[in-house]
Amino acid sequence: ISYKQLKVEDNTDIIMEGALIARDRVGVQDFVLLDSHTSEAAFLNNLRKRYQENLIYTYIGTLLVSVNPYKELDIYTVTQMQLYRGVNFFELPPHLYAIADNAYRVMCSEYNNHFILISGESGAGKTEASKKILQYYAVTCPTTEQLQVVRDRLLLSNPVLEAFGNAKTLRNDNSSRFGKYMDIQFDFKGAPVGGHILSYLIEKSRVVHQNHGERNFHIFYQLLEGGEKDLLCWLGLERNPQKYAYLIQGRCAKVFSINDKNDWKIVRKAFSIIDFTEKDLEVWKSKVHPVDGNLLLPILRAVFVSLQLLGVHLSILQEALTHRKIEARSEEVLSPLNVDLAFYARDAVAKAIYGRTFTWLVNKINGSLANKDSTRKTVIGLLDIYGFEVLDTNSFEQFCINYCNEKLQQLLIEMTLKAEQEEYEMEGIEWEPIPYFNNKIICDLVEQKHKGIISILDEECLRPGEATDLSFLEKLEEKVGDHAHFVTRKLADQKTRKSIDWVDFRLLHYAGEVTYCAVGFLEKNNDLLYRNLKEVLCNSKNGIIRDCFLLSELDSRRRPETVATQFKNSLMSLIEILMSKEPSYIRCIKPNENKEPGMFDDCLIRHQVKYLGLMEHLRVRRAGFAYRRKYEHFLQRYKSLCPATWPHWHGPAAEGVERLIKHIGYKPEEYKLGRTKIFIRFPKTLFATEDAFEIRKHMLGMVPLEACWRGV
Ligand code: AD9
Ligand code: MG
Repeated sequence: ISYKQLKVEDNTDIIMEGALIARDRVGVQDFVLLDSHTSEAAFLNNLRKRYQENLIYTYIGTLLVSVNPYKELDIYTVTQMQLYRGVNFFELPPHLYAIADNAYRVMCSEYNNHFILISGESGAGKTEASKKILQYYAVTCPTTEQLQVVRDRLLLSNPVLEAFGNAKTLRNDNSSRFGKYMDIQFDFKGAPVGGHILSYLIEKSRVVHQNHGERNFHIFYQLLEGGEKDLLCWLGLERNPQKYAYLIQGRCAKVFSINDKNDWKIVRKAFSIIDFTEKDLEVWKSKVHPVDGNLLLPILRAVFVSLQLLGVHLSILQEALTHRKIEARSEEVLSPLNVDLAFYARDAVAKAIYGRTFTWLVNKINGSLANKDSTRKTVIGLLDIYGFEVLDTNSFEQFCINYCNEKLQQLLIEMTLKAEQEEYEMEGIEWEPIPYFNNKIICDLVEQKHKGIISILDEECLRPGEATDLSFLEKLEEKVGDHAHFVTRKLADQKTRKSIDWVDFRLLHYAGEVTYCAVGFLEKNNDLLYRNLKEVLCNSKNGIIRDCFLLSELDSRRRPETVATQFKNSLMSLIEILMSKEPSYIRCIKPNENKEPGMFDDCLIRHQVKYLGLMEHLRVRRAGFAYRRKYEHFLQRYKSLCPATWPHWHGPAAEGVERLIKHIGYKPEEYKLGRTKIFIRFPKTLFATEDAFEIRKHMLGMVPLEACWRGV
């Protein structure tokens, strides 16, 4: 049902039969319009009806709820994009494009910065949504021939980062294993002129270990399947992934839904467009000489190739992989490693190289997206981060991912539920407070200084040799055992009827209960590389490796920050970045656990609706006001609609606004006047004003009407 039809229903008693039937079948496109009651059952019912009609998007006011269709829908065509361009929010069926376009239009007219936060659990559709929004901007924003390159680079940064940063997991065949925040920069004409990407904590443990049914990062399989013969030869690689222990621990090198060969082609093309110089691409080639496989045993061959690729000498690497350098009374002593420790050292090198090369890659992409001209730009930031995740065995990585999701939920609460209600209070608008669950208590449990889980973990990491994962668990019991969201082992059985294994601890997250296995927490948080291995890499002949392992690191005696603390700090600065911008939200829902189209699992969806706080959001929205604006800004924009305020109003802005809305005929139930702002209850009131303004602008000869409607 289009907005226009609904307007007819709302404004008069004439209810079009067709519209009613349609509404019965496809539900309402904004939950705010649901009949009187706002029960969870009605909410789910509406979502289900729409999903079954392939209508995967529904609004709650200006927030978009999206349910993963798990099939290709024809709603992402260029024609569709053009349709949404410059059109007011509720005039077309809900869509990602409407959210993207709205942020863009407000950015252009108010010259401010925005972000679009896309959240939801693993497999819910966040990455797909963020890619579609980027495509929308690439297609619909004005551009020049010169800017085409920027546009292509912005688009092609995705396949590269996905190749290196995504992997098949049990939850999602293309799961993001890093967090990504991308700013798209626009010039004063609204043309995309540059970009910048921040990446967050890549799950590098995947390089050396994958759970059953999961894969290593896509790039490895792409390279083996699609890599040119010459390249593989130079790299000393064989096509068969079964030859590589790092690639087959999950026993699923081949994935039905993934075409590695084709994806390799896309990545290769992207490399050349993203300004990777031939030097970067050929870096291996220049150092490596083909190895004659017939002459060497496979194991020696692998060592030989690795040496050449890493640009180091055999004896040095061999020593570093089998010995540890210990400093004793200003003397350096080499102590041999046993087999397990040598494996550990090898894995540590692999993880360190991958993790740092990934950062190098992001920097490289940023270099190619950078806009060097210093004129002021506005930005729209897209946040697509790994979703909340519960696996059979949850480790340090899931702990970080789920903590990150807590932080984003907290941001959303702060910026919507809490902020909204506080604003009414501040503005003196009468308001019945709506209760909601504030997950700040869980964020505090994890991140509070001295008392939180990260601090406790860091403290244990400072006691090498003494502390173990088990002593960390004991400390947790001792220090946060009585926290409402920490399930203590002593009470676990009574509380949740599920006992906790002696190596586990359990947290009650906003999105559900997760049991973490503490094994490996200390080691992963410390993330240490033996000093002699670091020395080897710092002295590599390979330029990229040297860029990643700076010699200056060797001189520094300062203990590097732990992984969890670094992550915590980077999330805090992300939140700060976001808080300074205007938000739009997309909440993604995963319809079933089987990645199956058309299957609407009521129980699973109800759970997500609950923890995403969608009902609370709806209640606040229904009781509240869709739109608010400072008197000065409102008057400045619409003053031409009233003879008393046009062209100048000399009194207080609040009085000017009062005169203005009286003149254009706002009804008392449509608005409220606060201390500094006007609050408008329904979007349609504002849209009517906006339409009148566009026509008025045209009459005043400011802009051609066609251009007004297209939002140019
Ligand atoms: V994770 O937290 O990174 O593990 P995401 O990012 O939320 O997760 P993703 O966007 O990767 O999930 O979606 C998972 C899969 O669902 C995709 O690979 C598609 O096969 C499918 N999907 C998601 N959104 C759409 C869509 N709008 N249309 C069609 C979709 N398929
Ligand atoms: Mg993703």
